[in-house]
Amino acid sequence: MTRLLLVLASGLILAAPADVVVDGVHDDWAGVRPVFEAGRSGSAVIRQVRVSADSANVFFLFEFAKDSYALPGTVTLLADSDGQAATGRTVDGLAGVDVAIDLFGGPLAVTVYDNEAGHPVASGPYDLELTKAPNFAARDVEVGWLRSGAVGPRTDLFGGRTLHAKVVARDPASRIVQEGEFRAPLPVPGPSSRAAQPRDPLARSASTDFRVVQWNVSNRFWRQNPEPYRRILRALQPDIVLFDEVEDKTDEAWIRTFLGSVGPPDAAWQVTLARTGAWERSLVASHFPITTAFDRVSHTAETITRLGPVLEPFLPKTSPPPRKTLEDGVTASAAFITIRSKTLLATALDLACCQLGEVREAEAVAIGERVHAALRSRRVDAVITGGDYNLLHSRRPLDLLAGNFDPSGGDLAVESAVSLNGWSDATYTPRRNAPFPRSKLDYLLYSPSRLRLQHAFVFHSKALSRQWQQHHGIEPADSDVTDHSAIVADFSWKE
Ligand SMILES: [Ca+2]
Ligand SMILES: [Ca+2]
Repeated sequence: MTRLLLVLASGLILAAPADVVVDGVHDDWAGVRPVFEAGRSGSAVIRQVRVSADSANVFFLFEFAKDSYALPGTVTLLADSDGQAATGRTVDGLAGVDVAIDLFGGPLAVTVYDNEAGHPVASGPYDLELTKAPNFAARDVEVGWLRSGAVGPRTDLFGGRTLHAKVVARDPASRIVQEGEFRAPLPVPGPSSRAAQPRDPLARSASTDFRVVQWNVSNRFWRQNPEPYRRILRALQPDIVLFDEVEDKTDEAWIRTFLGSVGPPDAAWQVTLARTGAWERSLVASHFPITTAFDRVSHTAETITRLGPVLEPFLPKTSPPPRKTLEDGVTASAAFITIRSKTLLATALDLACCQLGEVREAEAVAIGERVHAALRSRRVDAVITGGDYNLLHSRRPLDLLAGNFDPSGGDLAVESAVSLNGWSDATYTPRRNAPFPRSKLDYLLYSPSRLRLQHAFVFHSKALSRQWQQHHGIEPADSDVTDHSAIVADFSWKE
């Protein structure tokens, strides 16, 4: 009997899936069987759904027949999230639905059914910390959210031990074209087992040659309210910063003084600030010796003529005409930085947002040409390229800036930064009631032939334990100054 129990117990341990990280990489789902499967039938929108959960979060892996931006309509998850048919209300034939989440094919929306009357309460993905990866078009998409999310009167969402749910795919006329009902057991709810931080999570790796912080500083907020930024950067102690969305009114002398106040003591920071890119500039700065590689990136006349009509429908009435916006150029700048007698080419950028996929691609091409020219102009040992790539629909802008940029002739690699709370790679946190998921919009590319990525993480003050917040002099809400979290990466040279 004892032996049988042992065998069963070890079988359970072997079958237990690894902690899921919402990062667009799926090896963490090995051993997790689908709760819903449609096979390969031609009409299926959703091929498979897998569910996993830990004490603090619930995770889904959706496998679609086409990519997530090419769905015929919408995909909604209806959930009896507390496992009680008596709470919530009946929606699309499922009893006890407490929450409906419009996940794909339209604006992200969360509707919670009031416990007493079954009245819907609209919410946003913010309240659940709803996180998606990848955010660009893909057939397999990971989604996760908190089990302790409080929305309206409901504080018990996903706090039960059973999830009874239904995925519903609709066509553009809102007719149901596919639905699948399933139950999944959930572990005992509670604080995240991954939140423990026995050692300083901000400490740099022992063999680090330089630490890079890439950060979208959210335009005028840096200049108007510099203290939270200062506290964060003093804690992170970067050697190189790649900032984007620096408001064009931000004075370069002010930037140097600000960075000098961050440290190291007596270090003189030098800055390469973009001269192009309308009011959102990017900058490269370091306390190591730097020289400017380029601070202007322009579109060709042909691109301006071609993209003017593409841009026009998306510009607010108060904006300058599209031609002027395109003539303002691309927000990117780059510098050669000397570290231990080796030369690093560091580029900071910010690509066009939202539906402007064609503009993003044109910007990536224009920046790539400048990086190639800089690589031809002198000997460079390694390249890093970081910023807000704003990838939606297509990851092509990222591929355009990774392909063939390693001085050895290969592609740049993407850093593997995950949040300090360990459950996603998101760098963007939507403002309350913005209809977007938390997701990864920021990337740091690097030369894998010459650089070893020792350690990387996404920094948000709320994911740092109170003990380490106090140790580093960080206030819990400091990261709320911008809706982007910083990527922190420790590199060493490969000799
Ligand atoms: Ca994953
Ligand atoms: Ca219920």
